[in-house]
Amino acid sequence: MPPPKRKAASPSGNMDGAKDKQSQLAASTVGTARVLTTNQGLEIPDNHNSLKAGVRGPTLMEDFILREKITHFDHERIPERAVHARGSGAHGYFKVYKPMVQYTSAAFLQDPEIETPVFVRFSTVAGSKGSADTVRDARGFAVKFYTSEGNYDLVGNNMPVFFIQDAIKFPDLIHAVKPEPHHEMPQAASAHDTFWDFASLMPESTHMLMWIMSDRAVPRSLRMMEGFGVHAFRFVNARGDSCFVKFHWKPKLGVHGLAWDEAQKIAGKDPDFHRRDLWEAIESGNFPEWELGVQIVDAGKEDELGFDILDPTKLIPEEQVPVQIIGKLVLNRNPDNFFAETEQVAFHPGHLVPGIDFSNDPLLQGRLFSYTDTQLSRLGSANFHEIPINSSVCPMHNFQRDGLHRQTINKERVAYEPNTLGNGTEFRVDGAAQGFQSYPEQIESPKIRRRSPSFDDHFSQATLFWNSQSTAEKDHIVAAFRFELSKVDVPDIRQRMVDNLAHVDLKLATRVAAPLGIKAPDPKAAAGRLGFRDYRITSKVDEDPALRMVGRPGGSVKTRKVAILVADGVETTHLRRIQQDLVDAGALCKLIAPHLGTVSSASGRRLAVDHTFANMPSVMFDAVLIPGGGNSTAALCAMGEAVHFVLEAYKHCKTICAVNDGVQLLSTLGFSHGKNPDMVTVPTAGVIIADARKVLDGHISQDFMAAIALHRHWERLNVDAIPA
Ligand code: HDE
Repeated sequence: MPPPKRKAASPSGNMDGAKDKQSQLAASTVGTARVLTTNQGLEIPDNHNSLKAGVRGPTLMEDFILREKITHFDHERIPERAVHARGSGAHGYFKVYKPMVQYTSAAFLQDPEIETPVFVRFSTVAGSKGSADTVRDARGFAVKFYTSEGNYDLVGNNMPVFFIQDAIKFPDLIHAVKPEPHHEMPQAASAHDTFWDFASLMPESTHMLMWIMSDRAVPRSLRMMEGFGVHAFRFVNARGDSCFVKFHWKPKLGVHGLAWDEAQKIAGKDPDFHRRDLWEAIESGNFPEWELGVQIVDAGKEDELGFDILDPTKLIPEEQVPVQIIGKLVLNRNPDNFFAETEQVAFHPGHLVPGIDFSNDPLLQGRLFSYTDTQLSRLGSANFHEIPINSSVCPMHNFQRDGLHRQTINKERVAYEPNTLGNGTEFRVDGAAQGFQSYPEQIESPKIRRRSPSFDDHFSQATLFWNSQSTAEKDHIVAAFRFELSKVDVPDIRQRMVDNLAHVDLKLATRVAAPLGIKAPDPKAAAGRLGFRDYRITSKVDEDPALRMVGRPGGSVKTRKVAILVADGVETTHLRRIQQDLVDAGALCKLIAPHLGTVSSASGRRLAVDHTFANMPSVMFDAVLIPGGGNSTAALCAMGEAVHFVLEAYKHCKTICAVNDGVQLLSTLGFSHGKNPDMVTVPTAGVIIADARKVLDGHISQDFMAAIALHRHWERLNVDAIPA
């Protein structure tokens, strides 16, 4: 049968004018013609065989169909981002809660009825595009708002401070953390000599190092991270009044991290862990949400903070300036095509709208050059704004023309301004009050290549961060420093780093140094490199609960993953009740068994298995349920993978609930129990031995869910002794 006749599409020209973002983004691939053609539209007769001289003969040079296909393939890759190469994106919307007219004229921050479309890209910093998601690193949190006044990009991280104070040190920082140049190792890891050599010589990085060594650097999920604009920006209102603003994103699900051992194992078991988690949450309708918060500092009041608001190694403690919640971000649609959207999206802190402006933070100022420049080599042309994911939804018009890969067909005769020939009008920017107005900050200073002395304090906020952590979080920070520095071959670097830490807290430094084969830290050793001033401001707050992750639990089991361990003979009465309660509360339950297919319950029912112990390890779950059933428990106890599953979940401080004789699987942890499971007392935090009578009245489900909502039971004892 002849193929259906194809309809000719008319080339679309002018990109000027308002466009429907959604249809524009979708337009590229949707069509009815399924006949394969060349890029010129020629129908391809055979997509399996190249043109040859005889069926066994050599391939002919004239096979333009083969050459076009291979040529395109050869050029499929574009340079990955120099930093933040590994990322995952999603579409959604932002809605402000109340008009922010008092502070800013930005249109998208005025009307609670308006949903502004957004595209968000989360990323790691150091690794390449194919690196694992769960490595220890800062996470990028870049949001593009497609506003009625142009695109606004809030290009932030999941930590509120940065390693360096001046953009001129960025290439050094990144060269130090990237794989070492002689052998290109290690991938996506800061645990190597060059990073710690640099970091130990740059005491200004100490505060950020505390964050990087904390569990913030190994998030449980991209949906459970805070986001921060980092720098101070300016809000400017319609009267031209300005104040400083710091941006925060607060996740609705709370802020949670992985155990370090867990993070490393996931990197091997599922390198796409975060990407998959985000994708699946959106596909299943569990749309991730954050609230936008702002810390406002009135103009002229910044000197009262006690540190320099322009210094990006400092945060404003929430105890000092509370965060006002002003709107919400919802991610509700996965990209249609990773390359077209997530890879080609081009963020830039200089994509601003009226009402928002920069501060003079010297790190931010340097970024304003870098982002467009990097798109030129990454996306290959100054026309990257025409790529659908990057184009604005509001009308755009100017006289920029031509260049590589230009899409727009400009029809006017004039490409200059002023003119009288273009549409018979003279184009000009109208009046002083319209368009983007830079805040007219008074500046009268000599040109100078120097750091402000007000940036000289490198330790007080590192100490504030340390003081603000819970005991478990402190333990994790110590363990992380030990791990990283133990991977450093040169002892002098290890020594210099712990000497620096002694300026933060001597106890911290002493604990870190203990297993590193070096001298005790010397608090009198000069910090960092020669000439570095060590000056301490007096912090206005000694401790800020907002800096603790455990202080932001989220309070729900929504989208938490619970593994239910089963084998033939499993007792289903209690299992069904708990499972139903979990599902009703939004948790995701999966049955793990020795084999795929079904297992038969004690009463002869068939239960569909989701995963095997071999293909879905405990690190992929937040909690474990071990139902009762003599045969099931006996089978699991005799199976190394099942025993390991429970040991590992215990070691990673996850909630475990055992019903009836399911408790026998816990004996592998060394808990003793009598013949009657009712006699077992709860041995440690987050382990629930279910009294069968309480299952059916819902008490166990409540206890189990309350424990899961706490995320991990970091205070659990003896986890280091568990051999998993
Ligand atoms: Fe970036 N950064 N950065 N950065 N950054 C890039 O731009 C740069 C900094 C951040 O998902 C690059 O398009 C310099 C701080 C995110 O596409 C590049 C300096 C913060 C992303 C670049 C900084 C960020 C980037 C590489 C010091 C948190 C990923 C690819 C002056 C506030 C955006 C690209 C995405 C990406 C330069 C420091 C956040 C090379 C020079 C501080 C989230 O232009």
